[in-house]
Amino acid sequence: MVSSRTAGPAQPRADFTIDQEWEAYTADEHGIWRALFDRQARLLRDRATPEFLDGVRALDIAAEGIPDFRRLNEILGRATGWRVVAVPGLVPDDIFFEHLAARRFPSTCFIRRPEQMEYLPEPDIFHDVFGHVPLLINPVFADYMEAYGNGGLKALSLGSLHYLARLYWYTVEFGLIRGADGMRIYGAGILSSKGESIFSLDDPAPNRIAFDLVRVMRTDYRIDDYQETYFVIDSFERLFRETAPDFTPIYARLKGAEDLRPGKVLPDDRVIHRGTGRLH
Ligand code: HBI
Ligand code: FE
Repeated sequence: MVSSRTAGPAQPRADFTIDQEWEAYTADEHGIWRALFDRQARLLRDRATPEFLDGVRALDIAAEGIPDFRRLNEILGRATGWRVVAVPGLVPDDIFFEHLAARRFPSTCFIRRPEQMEYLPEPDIFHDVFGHVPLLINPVFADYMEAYGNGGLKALSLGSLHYLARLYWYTVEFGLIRGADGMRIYGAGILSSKGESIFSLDDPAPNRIAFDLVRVMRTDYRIDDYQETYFVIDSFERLFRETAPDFTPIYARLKGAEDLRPGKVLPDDRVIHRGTGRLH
């Protein structure tokens, strides 16, 4: 039986939300979740930032199957006021930012097919819920994501969304953090990918450069392959502090600056590891 969500989205509402229909998931779909969860939970034990692992435990994103957003939201709501809402797929930027600004994380609710275990082009519920949701239990990261939503609405009005999309990409999706116990992963795009969970920390190919807001906003990114450069923060507190100011003057400065291709290294970069660039 093909559940309704894979047969194309239920009729979304004005804010693009739909019902998760948790009861409609098949045993096979729960099985795919379990296989992905078991693999990543084992791989990430000493690769993911501790705040992520705390979130997986606190939210009880258990291994037994696809989480029910109603249960998730009871725990998440009590912790930071965030909720997960189901959407059919990528939603328009303004809708996406309106949700984030209201502490609602738009998550897909279909799960990939078995032949897509290694990679799928668009986010599925494993990427969204396993990759993104656990960190929303961390108060500082929860604040950062709400601020990102507000920043997105403002960037849209300033015609500067592409700069902010780079900030999201190099932090929320593909960010690394250097804590007391070394380099760790916090980006959802890495956390939900077996290959990139290994590549981002172990492979000599990519650059690893200390986070700098303007530098990140100038740097293009690839959506179809592992990253050529990872930006590394020292703490969520520092990321939040450095991205708190109004970006309007920064956008004005950026308009005059050239975009940087993903693998570029600048003389004044604080380079942690200079990549061999072998992969690309
Ligand atoms: N929609 N559901 C969903 N998930 C996303 O991550 C998402 C989106 N729409 C727009 C978007 N991301 C990006 O274009 C913005 O972060 C710029
Ligand atoms: Fe994502």
